Amino acid sequence: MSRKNPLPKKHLVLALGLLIPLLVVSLGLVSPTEPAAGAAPSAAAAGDAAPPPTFTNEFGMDFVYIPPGEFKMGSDQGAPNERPVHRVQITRGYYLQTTELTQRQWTAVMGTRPWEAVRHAPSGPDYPAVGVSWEDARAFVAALSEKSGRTYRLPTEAEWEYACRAGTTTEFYYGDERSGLGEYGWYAENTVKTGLEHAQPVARKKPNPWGLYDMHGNVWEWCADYFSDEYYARSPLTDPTGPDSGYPRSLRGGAFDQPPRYCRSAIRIKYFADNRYAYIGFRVVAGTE
Ligand SMILES: [Ca+2]
Repeated sequence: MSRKNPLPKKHLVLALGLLIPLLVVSLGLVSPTEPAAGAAPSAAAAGDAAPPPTFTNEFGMDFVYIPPGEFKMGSDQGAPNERPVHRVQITRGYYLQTTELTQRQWTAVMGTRPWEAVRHAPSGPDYPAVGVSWEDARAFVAALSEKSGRTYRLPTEAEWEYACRAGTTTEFYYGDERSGLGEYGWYAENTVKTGLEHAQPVARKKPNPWGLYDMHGNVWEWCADYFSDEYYARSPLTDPTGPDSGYPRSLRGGAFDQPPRYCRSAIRIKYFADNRYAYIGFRVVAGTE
């Protein structure tokens, strides 16, 4: 094709047709649609094969899709085991339950009421399922997987913190100020110091930017990982799953009887896998299959 050939008229019309909308956009007459900072994850941006943004399973458990991404894990403001702050890549999307697992949901799957054996535990369908050990939580996700035909599991620490932060880098997902915590979570100031001596029903406070409730406070949440104080110094960059061995397991998010410092996004503590307490529960991950 010769460069000297004039552009055929119909091509010129087509070219102008494409050019004019581009000029309109570049002049600011029309703004391309952009997601707001901290907006809920959208499956639409990931293409036609993207999983749906939310689903509810047959036991009434609500899940939100957490897209792959990268974040800074840990904090310089907390305990030594939260350091060093390090970049982590989550390469596979997953669904995370939007609330702590409730007592109604536990009983629907397991047919038991383990919280009745634990001192100071609340009892009611919308309270978190407490009095469950890490081993109990593992038994729950195994039973749920078998009954539903879908794979359920506990989140890794990295998956839990990535979802809690929801794109934020502050100490809490709403900011750094401890005084704001009462809007987002149940902690010592609005429970034990006001006479409420146990965990509260789930999802009564504001969710984080990705639609997750009670990631700060109410009950500590079991994660899948073994725990190591030194793990962050040698954690893999991609999809870390914790140390290869150990006895204590990881808990995240703080609880109703804790001060704000122990409800931060980066807080992590260890308990033995057979411990059962009124301030420990969990939430569930579902795969994207
Ligand atoms: Ca919690």
